[in-house]
Amino acid sequence: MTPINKVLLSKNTNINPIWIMRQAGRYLPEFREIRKNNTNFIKLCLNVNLSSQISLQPLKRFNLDAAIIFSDILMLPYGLNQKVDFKKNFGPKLGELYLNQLEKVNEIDFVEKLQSVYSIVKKVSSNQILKNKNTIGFIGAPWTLLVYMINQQSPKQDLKKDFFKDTLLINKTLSIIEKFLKIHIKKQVDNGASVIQIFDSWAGLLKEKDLPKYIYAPTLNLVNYIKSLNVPVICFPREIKNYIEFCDIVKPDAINIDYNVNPKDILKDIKIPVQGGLDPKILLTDKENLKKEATKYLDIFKDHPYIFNLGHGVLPETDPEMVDYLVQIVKNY
Ligand code: 1CP
Repeated sequence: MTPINKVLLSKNTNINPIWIMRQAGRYLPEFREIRKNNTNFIKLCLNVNLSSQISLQPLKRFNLDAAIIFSDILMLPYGLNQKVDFKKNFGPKLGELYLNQLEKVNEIDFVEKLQSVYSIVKKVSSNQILKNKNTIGFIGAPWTLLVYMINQQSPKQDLKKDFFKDTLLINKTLSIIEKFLKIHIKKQVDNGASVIQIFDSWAGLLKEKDLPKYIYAPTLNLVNYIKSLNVPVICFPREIKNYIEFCDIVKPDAINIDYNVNPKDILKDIKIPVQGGLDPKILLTDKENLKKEATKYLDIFKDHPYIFNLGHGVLPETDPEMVDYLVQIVKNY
């Protein structure tokens, strides 16, 4: 069994496997080298050779326990024929969402449009370097995808004032997202993804009263679907108001925590395996501080099934040597 499966399935507390969110990305010079000549991000995500290579780059450098597929949560709206662009120094910019066009998308066209993603999963997961390691497939949670599809850009500043106004559009879009996420998950699993992570990056935008409709119900539906495929699922409802209630209702195989929650409270109230937590900004400080902060998480979760990771993605300005040092700290703990 892989170290990550030992934690997720056997609830082993003697090992701390590690992988890092955004481990394949801009902090690596070898990624920037490829990105420099491939300015269209979607095209890069559909380039089987390059995206497989990028997915494996961090494993060539560091003793990590998993590869995550180099792709993006916004490949889903792309597959649904919504225009998706990534603009330099701005982030994602999506085209207008037309319900009548969304309702016309069928499974065959969707899978054909994203076929390269599934070929990448296959190519990555069959690489020798992943022997006894996991290949992590992923999706954006329905709520987070709804946010991008309706807001048409990052909600970092704000959600559109009338975001919730068109309830018909919201409800129909949510159900279409759920339907195609299942297809997207199944294709990743069929091609070798051995864990699925659900990123709900904007869970923190919702008030508690809105969590059942936008987060609990659709995420539970997907978690149960992933479990039916016999693959473990990790949820990351970033900055959600209530991690404990989320776990009680959605029951994923593990919960990834963000860096604003107190890990001691999580340990006290959450029984399922935990992943992550360390503030990515700690990697921008010095080795001594990194050791102190990483050890804090390892100490707190020493008798709890725990996969080491960060509380959000690794920052582009991170020195790869600090990542290497972090992996060593965790492996030598
Ligand atoms: O070179 C570049 O500028 C591209 C930056 C980049 C990268 C490396 C984007 C644009 N996406 C990715 C890859 C990516 N995205 C991966 C695979 C690589 C890995 O993890 O190693 C994954 C899992 C994602 C997931 C993703 N994309 C999330 C969820 C996690 C999170 O960060 O909260 C989200 C919200 C996105 C949308 C997105 N894609 C890219 C950016 C800059 C963003 C965020 C925009 C925003 O702030 O709203």
